[in-house]
Amino acid sequence: MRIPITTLLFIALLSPAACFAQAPDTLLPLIPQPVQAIRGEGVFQLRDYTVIALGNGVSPKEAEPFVQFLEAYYGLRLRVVTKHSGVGAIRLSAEMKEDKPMPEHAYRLTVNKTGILIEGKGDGLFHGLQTLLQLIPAGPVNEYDIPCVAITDYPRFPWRGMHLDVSRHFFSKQDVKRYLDYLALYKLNVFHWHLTDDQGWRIEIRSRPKLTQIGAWRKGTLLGHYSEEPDRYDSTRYGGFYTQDDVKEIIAYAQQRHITVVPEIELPGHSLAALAAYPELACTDGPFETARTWGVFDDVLCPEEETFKFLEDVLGEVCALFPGRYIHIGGDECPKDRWKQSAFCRELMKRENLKDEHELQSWFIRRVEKIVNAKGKQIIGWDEILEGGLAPGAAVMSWRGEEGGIAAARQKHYVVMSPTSHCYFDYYQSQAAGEPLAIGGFLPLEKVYSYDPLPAALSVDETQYVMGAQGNVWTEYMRSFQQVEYMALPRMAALAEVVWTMKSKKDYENFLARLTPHLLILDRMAANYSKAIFYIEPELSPGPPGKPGLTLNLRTRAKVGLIRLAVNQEVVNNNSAVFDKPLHLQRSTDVMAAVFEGPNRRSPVYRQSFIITFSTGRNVKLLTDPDPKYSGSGGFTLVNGVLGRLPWNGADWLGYQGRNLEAVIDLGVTASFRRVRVDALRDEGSWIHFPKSVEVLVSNDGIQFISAKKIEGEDVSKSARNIIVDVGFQMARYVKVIVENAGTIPAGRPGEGQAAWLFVDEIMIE
Ligand code: TNX
Repeated sequence: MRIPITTLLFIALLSPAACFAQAPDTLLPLIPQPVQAIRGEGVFQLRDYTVIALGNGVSPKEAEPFVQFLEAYYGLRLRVVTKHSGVGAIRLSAEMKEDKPMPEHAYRLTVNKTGILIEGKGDGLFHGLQTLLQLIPAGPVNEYDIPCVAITDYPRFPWRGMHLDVSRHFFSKQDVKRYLDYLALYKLNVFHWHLTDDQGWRIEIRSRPKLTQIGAWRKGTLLGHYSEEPDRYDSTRYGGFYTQDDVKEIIAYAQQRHITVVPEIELPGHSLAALAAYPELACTDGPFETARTWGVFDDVLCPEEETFKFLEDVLGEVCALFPGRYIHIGGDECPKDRWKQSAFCRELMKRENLKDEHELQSWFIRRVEKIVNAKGKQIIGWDEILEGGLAPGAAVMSWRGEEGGIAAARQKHYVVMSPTSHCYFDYYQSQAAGEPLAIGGFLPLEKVYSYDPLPAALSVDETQYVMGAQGNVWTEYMRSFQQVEYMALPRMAALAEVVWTMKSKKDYENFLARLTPHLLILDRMAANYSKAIFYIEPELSPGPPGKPGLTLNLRTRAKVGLIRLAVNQEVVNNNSAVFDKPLHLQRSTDVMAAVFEGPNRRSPVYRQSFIITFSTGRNVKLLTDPDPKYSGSGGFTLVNGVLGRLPWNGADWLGYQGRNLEAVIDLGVTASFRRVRVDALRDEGSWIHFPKSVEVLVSNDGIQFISAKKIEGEDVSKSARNIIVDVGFQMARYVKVIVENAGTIPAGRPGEGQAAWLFVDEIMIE
């Protein structure tokens, strides 16, 4: 056989060992971090005339997403050709020259001054192209020069998932494709499409047309947060659904990006939208309405034959549409009240020898599993499907922690890890003021990054059942796709490294260093990602020992640019002083700060007024402990010079349910003062009531206290927030403050009969 001389030349040029020296791979802005990347010298000049040369058996469809991406975001139009020497081209080869056997899904990317070669089978080639894409300079450049590099790479886990809830809010076909673009960028390969829930049925089922005629629509939507009282709704009819043609189009789009779409049809709970369309599937008469608010609803599917006929029809169409192995059948949060009340269910349980409603749920899921298996598919469900016994072939998605996943793996069932603690991208990612409303919780980027899908509790043998992990995007509080982007990005990038990168190669600081240049790609895509890592985070502590006041340190998580500072000024800009050491605040001060990279501001402006009084930064002993949920930074919260922000969250306030706040402040020296101000919160919708009384006591030894003043009734309730206690002229070192809880919530108020909350954020002695 004769090998053309150009091919030989090409192989020689691209042989990594020959011309690549070891250099730190940290310089490459790649996410997820590959298994091995060796930097070479020089660059390959990617230009308009560069072609993509397809090797034997490589379909032109393989290159299409890459070509489209470069055209849309880089203005480069590359041609795809089949016959080419390879020199000056990006060559795709389905054969991998293997010096040693490569793991499944591996690819090799070699960038040389004279050409680029990507070798891989199946999704390997595609992932190689994604890596190449991330090597293209994304900043404002005139020429796209790609660093010479030799990369060998393969994934750690086979299930690298992202979920999207399109029921609570509906997102267009274009939005879903966008979402898939992000998955592709991060080499994520499972799209878990949450298509049905109480608030809307979103997939056309031809044999059951009312599901979308009725179930895809609701009369209005909750405004504000679920916990607010009273509930408020808008009255806009809301909804939408995907036709089966839309679904096929999305599956094809995903397939081209080597992403498997796993549809979720929720049952037996979270199915009000289905009941609104077919009320005969419930245990009671109805009528039912597609939900306008969030949470868990008592009306669920009834385990009667009609329901299984319905599921046979629905799952039949779903299994025919989706080519993947798994169908997600929900199974979470199914209240058992209706089943308990139903004579039919009691009868059924007796007949089937089921001891309780959990076993009935398990029986339900087993029947569904048979339906799905008969169509050649497997079921996966939320970890509640373990209750009452796991269906024989079911895979489990562990969300209420890792316990469900651990238990399932021990029973030799496949598992996907998605615990709320690390994988719920509907939680807040920053504690800064002004974050858009979210469901609650706190899941910063660093915590997502720290996740390891293999729990230490599993033996090596058991870990083979863990297929990987997944990030979940529940959309109760995401009304627009921009908000989905905001919540999902860049946490999706951190997740990519959790599921793709070898554990030994994970390093958060290194990830952050790569993330900053990488974000330029998201900028090109005009993605509305969260900039929380650039935010300024204040760190407050008492002033230097023996000195009054506070120490203020400022930091950002991403190490780019300089923090600039303006003290008691109107603006902060790129001429403001550079923050280089912590500030000592001895009198009331307004601070503004922001991160600047050259002339460009990279963070929102941080703005805070500090109120410095005799008590600020002083030692506080709490004689009563606040509720652990609202314990701020302990006693220091009361003297940190910062008034609690509204809407309130746990960070700035001390919260006590049904109990008083009692604290002793040590002023350090005997001081003279005339008044004590206590800042408290009134938010009766959240059961937070103003105190009944405030008493100030003084002492010089910290043991014997005498009362200086107590105010109550009208003297307290007249204040909006600041309760002022005029104590006359006092000389003392120790000040005890007793803030009395309002007690039981009176009739006619939200939470009547319950113990009221007391929220206090600051005690100021002047
Ligand atoms: C729990 S996670 C749910 C969802 C909610 C989510 C909000 C799961 C299986 N069920 O219905 O949207 O919490 O975080």
